[in-house]
Amino acid sequence: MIRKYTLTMLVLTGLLFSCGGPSGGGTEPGPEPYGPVPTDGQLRWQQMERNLFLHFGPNTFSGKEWGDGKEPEDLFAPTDLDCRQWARTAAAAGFKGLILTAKHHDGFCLWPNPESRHTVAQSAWRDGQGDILKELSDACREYGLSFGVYISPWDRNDPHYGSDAYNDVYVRTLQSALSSYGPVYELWFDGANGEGPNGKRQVYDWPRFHETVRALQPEAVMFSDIGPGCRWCGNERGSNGRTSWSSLSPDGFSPGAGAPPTDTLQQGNVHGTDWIPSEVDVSIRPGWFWKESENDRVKSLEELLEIYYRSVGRNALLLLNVPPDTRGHIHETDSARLMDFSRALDRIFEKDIAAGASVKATSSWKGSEYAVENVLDGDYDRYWAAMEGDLTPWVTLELPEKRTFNRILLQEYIPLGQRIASFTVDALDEDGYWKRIAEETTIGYKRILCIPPVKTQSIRINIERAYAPPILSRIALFYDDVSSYLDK
Ligand code: FUL
Repeated sequence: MIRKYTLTMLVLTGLLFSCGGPSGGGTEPGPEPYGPVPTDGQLRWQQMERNLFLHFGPNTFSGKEWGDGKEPEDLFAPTDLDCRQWARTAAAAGFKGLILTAKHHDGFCLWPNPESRHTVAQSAWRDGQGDILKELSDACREYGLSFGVYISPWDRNDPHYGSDAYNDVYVRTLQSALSSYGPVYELWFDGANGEGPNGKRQVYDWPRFHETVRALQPEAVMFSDIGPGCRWCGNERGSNGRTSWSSLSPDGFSPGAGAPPTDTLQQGNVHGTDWIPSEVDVSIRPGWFWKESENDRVKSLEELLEIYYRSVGRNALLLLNVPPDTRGHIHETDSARLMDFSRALDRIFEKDIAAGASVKATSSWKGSEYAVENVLDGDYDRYWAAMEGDLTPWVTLELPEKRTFNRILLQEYIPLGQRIASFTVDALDEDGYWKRIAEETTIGYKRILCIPPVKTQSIRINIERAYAPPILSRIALFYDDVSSYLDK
């Protein structure tokens, strides 16, 4: 629907607009949180935006994706392991954290786990003295990165797998990995669950696993299909739902085969009981592990940018897998691509086209600290809130002159919950008509709309449906001249 307004009407309507209301001097009650909200750890996690995943282990040397657990320990033989190179590359390319497959389904542990006879300690590599969790956690500290671990519950090597005794082994394995290497920001629980030597599938003791992690690493965000810290986005193609609620109702579901349908993982649950935001895990190569034959199949810059828009730009965290090679290096093709990706993001998002705009809202929460000008200051902790009871406000931006943009970035202030269910964007055209340029659903922590270029001086964001007065931390406009991706 196209709404028609003349410029004069716009000016008159502007007189009714609030610019933040009278100063409340901080004495007025602020907006109450709505629905589930993130913990401090989940908020910090979300603000990391993009992290690297490192699949490394015996499969790196066998060329398999899933080892069967019978691989000799000596198969694992990196010729020049350099965890500092992984961390240096990640930091230089703007990633904030790293997650290593400390144990994949083959059961081989990249640290000397006393619970297992299938680890680096049993290999000839560095005379059995190597410890990759130690080296990587040290390198992360050196480069200011957060450190995370993937510890596969499915274990194709452990003889206890398929019986209750395995749950004890797995708990002690978690204790070993989580107590010696400093803070762990994320623990990745893979949902894969095969049969043990007795032909039985393991019945995992999830409550106990979670308790173990909470006791040792209270800040760690736990990933699985259904959280409890963050959820799988439902595919490995690098794409979150265009609608994405960070809330989910996990009751009655379990990780793996008992997970909710893919649509639910993609979109979350609109009135979900728990804050379990989406994480998009995807590999820069066709496989999760490095293979010589895939050196020329590293995703292009265009593909990586599309993944960025479909993950970070759709209220999810991006976990991009960049698997080290048999030397123990991130391959030069992959690291060069990561740098291209990072430079492209810097270029696209360095200049906010909305800078210098005057901004007005149809209503604001009482108190100057909720003024609509806050959406332009780039400070996530300062936000605009609509007036109490107002679920359908709109915000207009008047740019200093006509400007061209093709990306619109919006952020809700999630410590007060995710509130907006649908919104539209209009731009004033040459003839003074508001022309609809976007019609979308959720926003969440970050939503980036990818639209064809628009040249205008006036933009209007209409909140069409919200469950509590909308709260926006940021509105920004950008021009992407690197990728041609459009929302679809
Ligand atoms: C899957 C695993 O089976 C793959 O090997 C890989 O680790 C991926 C991230 O998760 O469930």
